[in-house]
Amino acid sequence: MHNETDTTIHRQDYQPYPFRIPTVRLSFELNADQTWVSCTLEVQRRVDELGETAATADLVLDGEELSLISIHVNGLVQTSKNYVLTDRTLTLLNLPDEAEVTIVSTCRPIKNTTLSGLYVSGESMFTQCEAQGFRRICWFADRPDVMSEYWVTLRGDRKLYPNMLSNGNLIHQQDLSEGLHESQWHDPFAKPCYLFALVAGNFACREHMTKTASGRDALLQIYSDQGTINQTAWAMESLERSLRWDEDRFGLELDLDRFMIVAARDFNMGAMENKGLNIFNAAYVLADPNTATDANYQAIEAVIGHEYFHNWTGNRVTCRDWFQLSLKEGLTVFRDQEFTADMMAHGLPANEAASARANKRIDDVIALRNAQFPEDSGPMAHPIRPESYQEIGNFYTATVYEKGAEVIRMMHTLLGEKGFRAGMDEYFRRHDGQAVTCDDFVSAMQWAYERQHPGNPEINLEVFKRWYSQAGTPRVHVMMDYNANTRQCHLTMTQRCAPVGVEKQTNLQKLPFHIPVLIGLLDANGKNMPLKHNGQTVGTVMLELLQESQSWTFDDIESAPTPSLLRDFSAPVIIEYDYTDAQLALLLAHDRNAFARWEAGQELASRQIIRLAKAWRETGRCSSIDAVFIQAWKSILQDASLDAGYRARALALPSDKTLEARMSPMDPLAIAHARQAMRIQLGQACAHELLAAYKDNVTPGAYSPAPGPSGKRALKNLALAYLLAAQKQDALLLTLMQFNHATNMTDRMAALAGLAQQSDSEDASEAVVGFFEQWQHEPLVIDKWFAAQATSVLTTVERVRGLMAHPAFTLRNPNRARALIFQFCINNPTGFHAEDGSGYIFWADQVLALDEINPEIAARLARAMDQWSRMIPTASKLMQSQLQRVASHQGISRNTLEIVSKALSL
Ligand code: B3K
Ligand code: ZN
Repeated sequence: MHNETDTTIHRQDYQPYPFRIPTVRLSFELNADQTWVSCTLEVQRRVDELGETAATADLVLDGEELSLISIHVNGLVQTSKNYVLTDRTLTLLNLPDEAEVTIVSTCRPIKNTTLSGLYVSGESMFTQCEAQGFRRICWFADRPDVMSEYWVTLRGDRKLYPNMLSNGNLIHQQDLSEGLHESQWHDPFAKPCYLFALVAGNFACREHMTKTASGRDALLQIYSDQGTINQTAWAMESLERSLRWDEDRFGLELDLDRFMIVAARDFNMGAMENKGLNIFNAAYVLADPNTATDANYQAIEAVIGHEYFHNWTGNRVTCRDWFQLSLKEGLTVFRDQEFTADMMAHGLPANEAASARANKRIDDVIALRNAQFPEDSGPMAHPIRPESYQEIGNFYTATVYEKGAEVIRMMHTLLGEKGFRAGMDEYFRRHDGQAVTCDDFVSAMQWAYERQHPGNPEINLEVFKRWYSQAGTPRVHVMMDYNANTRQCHLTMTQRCAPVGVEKQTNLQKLPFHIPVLIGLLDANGKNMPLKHNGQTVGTVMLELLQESQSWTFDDIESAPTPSLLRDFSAPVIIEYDYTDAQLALLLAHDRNAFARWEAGQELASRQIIRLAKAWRETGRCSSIDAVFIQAWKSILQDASLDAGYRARALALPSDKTLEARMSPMDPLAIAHARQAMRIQLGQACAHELLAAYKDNVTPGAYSPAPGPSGKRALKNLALAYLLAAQKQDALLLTLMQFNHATNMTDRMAALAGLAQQSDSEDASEAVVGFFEQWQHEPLVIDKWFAAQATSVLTTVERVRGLMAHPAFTLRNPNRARALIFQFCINNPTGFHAEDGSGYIFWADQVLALDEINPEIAARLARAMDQWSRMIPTASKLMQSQLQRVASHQGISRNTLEIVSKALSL
């Protein structure tokens, strides 16, 4: 047992809930000021496998910010001697083994600025219950292993709330007196309360009838603000594609007659997979060519897919406790990544399909390295299944989601598509309708793995499971020897992973990981060499590193090879191999694995930028980049055999975050200056070719968000950004022309981002002002307008404070706060890391202001300081003092306190 005053919750302390609650009847009198909730629970004391009833006599329910009206047990009113009420729990004393408990309470939606529980957005009401919002609606056993069948009655004003929705099927609706009406919903599937949802408002609704694979009819509906129905076509198409994909790839069908999505303007994250009633941030629903970019279209399809896929991975099979979050999130991210990859490759011939899939892989790896790798080496480092937390809201992390998906992907790599699918089928066969653990998932996969290798007990996932219990990014050091006499190539891999985060305090003895490493060998001309492995000759082999160090020998290798390592990014690790620049250039020019080819280019570019950054710090000026690098870069730009989307990715510079991680200490200002110098020098050296790429990749005609045209726009706009940085080829004029004549938001935004960086062009400033005037009635476009300015190199804290005073700015809307404040603190290194420390003071001011309104959002912003202790000393001291200021603030939320105190305890 752990210290009583410590608010930390430990995975090892899990106990089953002593009661079952098979049915829940909820009745709401909806009112923004005060909503009445009557909740009737059928409660049964749990009987364990041995037939023993749970010893605890009392029923402990969670509740926050509620007012109690009455309690009845089996029809009898309860008085204060029958229960104990605290500000976080309600305990009913001496309950019989079976009871019907009715609790009536009220909550205050209009006062709820946390956007967790029942809250008001615009004129409408929404709920958000994951992870612990249901307890802000009524007293309940708010934990995912208590699963119930829900019957819900909603009563509200007919005019204000013509649409009153909840999970499952609409069973009845009728008008009542005094301008009220009611609707009744029934969800036939038992679910934990975090999947409960209700929505009340006046919406436009797009409908579509579909047929599931087995021929059942289902009604798909998308609800959004009146006047936005033209912006929901893409979301509906995406939903239909999601249904078909889950049927085709996993044999999983929609299990309801009705599936609804509702768009909310105020929402803490992307979306929520409530059973049959997904609630979405409007940013992941609404799109038309004039207001949404290619990236928006792709994100909408991915998030719609993600939430839809949760219907099986998350809802039908859910988590036993919140430590198992990656059970549903890692798996569902893996599924949405595969969905997007399949959509991108759809209809293409094999080689183009492989390149399209590589584009998606590159995007996912960039996201992983920008967010998860830093997390895994910082104060919040945790395994994908954390051992402890103070506030679960802080653990919806890149580690649980993105690294969680990588862990699932490695199982997919080890088992292959067929074996993985057999494991998934077995998982559903065993656990449909249950709340389970990550171990349960791995054990279903293990079953499939063993079946593939009958009689070989050494093939198992026992070592693999360490990915669930150990944090940190392993480093894999590779050494290669070639012997021309024996024509043998000898490869040794050694892994290490130092303790990180809380591991440092627990003396955890870390053990080797099971790491699948896909490799190939290239000859001096860049040709992929045939490799003999396990009796087969192949182009790529999977080496499985399970021990600290292992060696492999390849025979009949004709000449000294260049290794192509970690193809397709087959594991979330850092590879260390001492490549020469010439070897990297060879890989960049020839590697047939599109991911590894991109990787070689990024490595070459990183070396240049780091060198420039060091020069900038020492001399105040960036040095010149190598001619050999410029040549390699230019060849990719001009290689028409590569699709435009791939070229755009290969020519983009490595991100600030990945470059900072390679420096000790980190120097964000130097990196930012070096990246800008790279852009200028490449723009100057390749001006002619960039202009040609710009012209070759215009996309006339009707807008389509498909990978082909969006890849072209990406390459064209990348070329424009380089030209603008270098001030070549009348780039400013070209940008203004593009801004004024754009027929889609992708091109318009690319131009706006460039114009927002111009310090002495009146035309540019007028364009920025004009953009606001033109789009002020489209909140999602205005978010983009704030973000473009927040990330401009010209933007200082003073300018951001100025933008905060703009009438269109509000801290209460998370999208707006993210567009301006998060973008500045996370994606504007020159502004945020200004040497006077003004960025850090601004950060603390905003964390404290947000903490009063919405602790979950404040705690997210608090993470912007995660890397403080690794920064150059001048920055790190200033950051530390602002962290201390936040940590010692009176009344700070548990959410934010956990983040800043972990940061400071390093
Ligand atoms: N499951 C939700 C996340 C809920 C976050 C609560 N703080 C969205 C998703 O992952 O699909
Ligand atoms: Zn999810």
